[in-house]
Amino acid sequence: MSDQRPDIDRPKQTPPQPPASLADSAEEEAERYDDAIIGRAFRWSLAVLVLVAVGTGGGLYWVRHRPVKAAARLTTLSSPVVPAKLIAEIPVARFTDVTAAAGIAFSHNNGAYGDKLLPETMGGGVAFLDYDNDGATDILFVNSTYWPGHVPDGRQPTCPALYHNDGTGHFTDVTAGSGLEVSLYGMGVAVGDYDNDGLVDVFISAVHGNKLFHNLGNGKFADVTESAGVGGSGQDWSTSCTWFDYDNDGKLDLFVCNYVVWSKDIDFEVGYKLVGIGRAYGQPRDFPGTFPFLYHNDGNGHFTDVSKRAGVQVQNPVTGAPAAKSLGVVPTDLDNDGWMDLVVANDTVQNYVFHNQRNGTFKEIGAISGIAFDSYGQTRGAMGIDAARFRNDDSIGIAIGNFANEMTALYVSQGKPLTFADEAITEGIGPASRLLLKFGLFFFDFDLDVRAADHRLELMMCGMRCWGVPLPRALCPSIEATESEEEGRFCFDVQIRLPLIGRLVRYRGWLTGQ
Ligand SMILES: [Ca+2]
Ligand SMILES: [Ca+2]
Ligand SMILES: [Ca+2]
Ligand SMILES: [Ca+2]
Repeated sequence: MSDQRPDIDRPKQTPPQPPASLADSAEEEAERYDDAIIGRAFRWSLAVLVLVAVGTGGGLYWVRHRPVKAAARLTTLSSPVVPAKLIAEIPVARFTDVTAAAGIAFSHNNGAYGDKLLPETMGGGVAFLDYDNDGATDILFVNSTYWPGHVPDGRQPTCPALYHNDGTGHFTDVTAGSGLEVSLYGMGVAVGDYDNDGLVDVFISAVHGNKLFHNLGNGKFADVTESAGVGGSGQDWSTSCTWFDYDNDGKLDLFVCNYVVWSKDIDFEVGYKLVGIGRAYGQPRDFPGTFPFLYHNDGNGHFTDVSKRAGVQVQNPVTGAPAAKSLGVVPTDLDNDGWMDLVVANDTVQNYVFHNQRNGTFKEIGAISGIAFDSYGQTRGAMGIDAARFRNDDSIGIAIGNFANEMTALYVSQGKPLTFADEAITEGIGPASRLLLKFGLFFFDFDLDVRAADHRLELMMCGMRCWGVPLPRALCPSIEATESEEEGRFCFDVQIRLPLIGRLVRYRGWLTGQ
């Protein structure tokens, strides 16, 4: 039970004391122990001090070098300003109508008597030629005539008119006795010296019978159609035509466009009518297509019809029927190989490009060359046509006048040979020409800046505002001259604006033999 007494009653136990020598070494041990603790504490304090110093220094550095927030910028808003457009300076070149003062009194007769026959909507061409080699350019007007059985009382069938230029710009009608006073329903004309005798000869295309007139000199022409063999079948409706030497034998050959298969009976079978108006001029889609003619000049006054073997008769791929409905042709060397090619404008049918194969034949490459259709792959009502290197470089432009609501086409050669793209919009003539109904057109240098460094060609279009619906004459601006700007674009100009309806227009410079 003594074990359970409280400790207070027990005597204090004193721990056993070590001997003196042992006590000294323990004291030294304790001192060393204390030194270690103090050293460790000192090192820790030093480390903490260093960390504090580093942290403080870094903080101060950051405070001093922290990125300065950019001051908010205030922008004053203003209305957008339309940039000033560079406007090309169009040279002033005024034209004056001198027809009457020059002594020209020609008036075209389409023979219309009320039956609205389709050929009455066309004709006729005109040619500038120096038939008597006096150095002054003369003029030949193609005429149509009255329809059989519909010659008004007191009138005579009409014929072409030849005007002689006296060298001062005054003309005299010299048709009588010239041999050209032949009545025909004329359409187009091509002049060229086919027999190389130095006298320019005349081919006239017509409805139901073409004519070739050989220039005899002394102002006389002989109708050599029969012996030359270029009259056609007598049932053709021939339109645009051109002399060109496709086989490079030095003798001019002849290409003749045909439009549609037409007769008065066919026209009445088609029976085109407009609501509220009655019988009206029909549409080319309603008439069968045709083949053009290519005549090879044999060199003895005779020509051979080589249309079939030369490859210019394009058939409808489905029906095999003749496909062409041609109104315009232009000979030009598209690939610059020294052999003349042909581009043919077709009305409501794809345009043709006849590429000269240098062996007497042509290959039709309209579609793959990019000229056959518009940019949507559709055909247009193509009529007038011309070709020119209008940019004064190697690129060639093919301009084609199209129907109303169809832009004038300007097919321009691209980097790849025989490849063209319609650049009418970027050249500035597309939208501006869309509403007009375009017929003839040509490139020409209307301000004669050919003498300047920048030889520029302009494009003239001839046409009318609408089709089949008469307009007040004053509202019928029909001729538009366009001028190419410095950089090659065209812009519309109204230097020539007459209230008339033009159908054909063509200009040629000093091309030898053509
Ligand atoms: Ca002359
Ligand atoms: Ca001749
Ligand atoms: Ca030839
Ligand atoms: Ca060629």
